[in-house]
Amino acid sequence: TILPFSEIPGVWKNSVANLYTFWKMDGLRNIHRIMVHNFNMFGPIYREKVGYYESVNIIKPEDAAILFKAEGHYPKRLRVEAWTSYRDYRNRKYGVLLKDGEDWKYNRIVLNKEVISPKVQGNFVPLLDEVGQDFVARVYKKIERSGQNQWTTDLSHELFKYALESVSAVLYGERLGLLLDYIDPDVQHFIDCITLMFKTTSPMLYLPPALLRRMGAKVWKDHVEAWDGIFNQADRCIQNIYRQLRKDPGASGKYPGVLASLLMLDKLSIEDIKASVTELMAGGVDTTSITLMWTLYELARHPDLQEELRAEISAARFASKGDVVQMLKMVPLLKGALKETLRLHPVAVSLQRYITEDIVLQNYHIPAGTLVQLGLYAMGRDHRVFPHPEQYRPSRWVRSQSHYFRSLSFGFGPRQCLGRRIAETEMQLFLIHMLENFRFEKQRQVEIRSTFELILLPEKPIMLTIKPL
Ligand code: HEM
Ligand code: 2DC
Repeated sequence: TILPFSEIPGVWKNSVANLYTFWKMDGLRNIHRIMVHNFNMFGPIYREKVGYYESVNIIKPEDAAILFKAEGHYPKRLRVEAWTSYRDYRNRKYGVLLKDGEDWKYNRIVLNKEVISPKVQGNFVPLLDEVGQDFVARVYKKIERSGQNQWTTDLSHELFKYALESVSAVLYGERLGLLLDYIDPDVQHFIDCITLMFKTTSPMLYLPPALLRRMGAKVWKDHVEAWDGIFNQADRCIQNIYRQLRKDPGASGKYPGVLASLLMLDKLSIEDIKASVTELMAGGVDTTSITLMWTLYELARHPDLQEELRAEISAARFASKGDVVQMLKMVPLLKGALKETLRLHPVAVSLQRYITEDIVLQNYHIPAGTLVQLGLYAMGRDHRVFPHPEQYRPSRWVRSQSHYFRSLSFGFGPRQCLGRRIAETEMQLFLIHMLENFRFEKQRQVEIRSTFELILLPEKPIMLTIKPL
């Protein structure tokens, strides 16, 4: 017999008390660990109510499969009120990130063709490959300047610039030149605004932004300032391309970038294009740079793996005879390394959907309309899902075990990450160029944990030593 919804174990009966314990445990920065704790306490399904939102949490791949089968035609995830409130406040349109229903679907289908279809990858590769090469040149310069034939550093700031340069190259079809010695203060401001935007979002997951706004709370003001900075910079980039395009449309015959392609296609309004391109630009910085940072950290802890990857890369380089698109099809272990990084250090702590039909999870009845969350961080570290989860082992993605609903770092289905293809290509090319040129080492054997600032990030700076091969 199937048990009723009301019998699901969990901490949902007293939401005020929950919010209190949550603050006391510094829950805001520890959401991922609290979820692990809850699964240990209640088992593979629990109900939760913190502040104003309520959800059912699951951890098993089998349950993820049931969840995503019930996501409907217009999959809807948890609405981040802080983001929608800002748009409403400033009268700016929602892009694909925040839209729902028919409007989302239409925009998403048009965007898919220009951003995520396999056909466009060929356009992105030459641009991203060049950014990767420039990054290597920059590291050599830094090594030379150090006078020690090595460079010990927290690479995160360089990685932010690498990520922004990469995503901008694809969106605008031209290089911004962020990897030069001179850094434009506007660009640095944009990068800082994205970090601040994420950081100020997390408290507003639990306290409604409308209330904070009326109270004149600092976190709301900072949040508005951060988005203003993001939109201003993106507007400048977009205006620039728009003007160029009007002056001479269809120039040169080379790939014009995502934005120009969308403008010429003429299927979305300019306002819709602006909204989604801004989201792509803002979504394209911290996500990939932090994932690369974690990957270098794991590689520094596993020198043998660096050697294995170099061997795979050099064989692929040789066999593909200079065709980089082809080469990217010959590096399964490298792709496994990125999956492995995201298993242990996911960007998103959970995936969520409002289910559109009644389902049964762990023998409990879940009514349509319920918000169901898959604990991505918790699943990645569960020994029943991944044997020896504490070990960084890219080969687990190449052979052995089942991958059934286990590789979900970019989400799933039609609502999955729109930037996925850009992110994957950009990260693969980065690692290829870096591994072909350098060795990575780290100081002491310190374990670095994640902290939650809407996305998960390293709790403290990661110091690496980079040496030429
Ligand atoms: C959505 C992860 C990089 C833009 C998402 C979602 C996840 C995710 C989990 C939610 C998917 C779902 O609900 O099923 C990641 C990871 C990244 C990454 C792990 C890199 C390591 C990027 C980049 C961009 C981007 C580089 C932009 C170029 C977006 C957008 C959405 C999204 C626009 C919303 C799509 C929609 O609602 O239709 N991402 N992301 N992401 N991501 Fe990413
Ligand atoms: C955060 O409880 C924790 O890709 C919440 O590039 C539930 C939640 C909802 C939406 C998730 C968010 C979490 C983490 C960050 C994500 C976001 C959807 C998209 C966003 C996963 C899990 C991200 C980082 C986008 C950001 C785009 C940018 C313009 C803001």
